[in-house]
Amino acid sequence: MSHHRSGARGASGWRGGSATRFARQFLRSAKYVTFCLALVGAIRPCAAAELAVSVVEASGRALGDVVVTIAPASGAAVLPTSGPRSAVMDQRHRAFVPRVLAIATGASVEFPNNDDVNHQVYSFSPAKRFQLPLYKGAHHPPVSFDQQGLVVLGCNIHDEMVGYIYVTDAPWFGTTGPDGTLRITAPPAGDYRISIWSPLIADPPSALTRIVHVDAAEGATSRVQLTRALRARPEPRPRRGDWEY
Ligand SMILES: [Cu+2]
Repeated sequence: MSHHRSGARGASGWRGGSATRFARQFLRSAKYVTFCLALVGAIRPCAAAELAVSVVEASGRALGDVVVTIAPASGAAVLPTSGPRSAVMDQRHRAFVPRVLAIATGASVEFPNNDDVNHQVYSFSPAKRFQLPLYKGAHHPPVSFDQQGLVVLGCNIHDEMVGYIYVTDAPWFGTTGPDGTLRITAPPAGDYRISIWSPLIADPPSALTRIVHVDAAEGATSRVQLTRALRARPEPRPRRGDWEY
């Protein structure tokens, strides 16, 4: 389709010269064809079906930064989607940004410190134990996460800093935006188990899973409304007591 557009543009420049009546007509019809092709492109249902998962608090307010994982309900193995193999966990205003990061198992994460103060990032979580000695800027190479599980991040200087890296084998995953919704291109038609997690959610894990049928044409939507108030402070906390000096 793009060559039609460029063809019309080229003819347009040529019209300024000794354009014949035939050429003008040709030009008009070329523009018309281009317009129709554009119109057809806009209308054609080329957009793939969508899977949208929304999370709302007990109060009805949308909840962002919630990890959503999606896998076949049958438990059948699916090759991981070609999601990003690298991600960034920034540090700004003495906080991890984003607060919650979901990555595929095997992905690596950069930890740039964009504050004026030094941070010493660490995790004692079984899924990944590491520490980045006191630094500012992009001082350390990316850290790879090769094991599924929750990695709780802390800073050895600033106790109030806590962040989470959710490492998952799920073929589809993401985090909800400020509108409380994750939207992805729908997986192939079938039944899927959708699970959510957030350090602020107090509802029991059994209440945080849904089985959803994805339709090839319609996709699917799922809405999870929490029943308990959010935690006042995120859990679990970094295990600073495990530091060995
Ligand atoms: Cu710090």
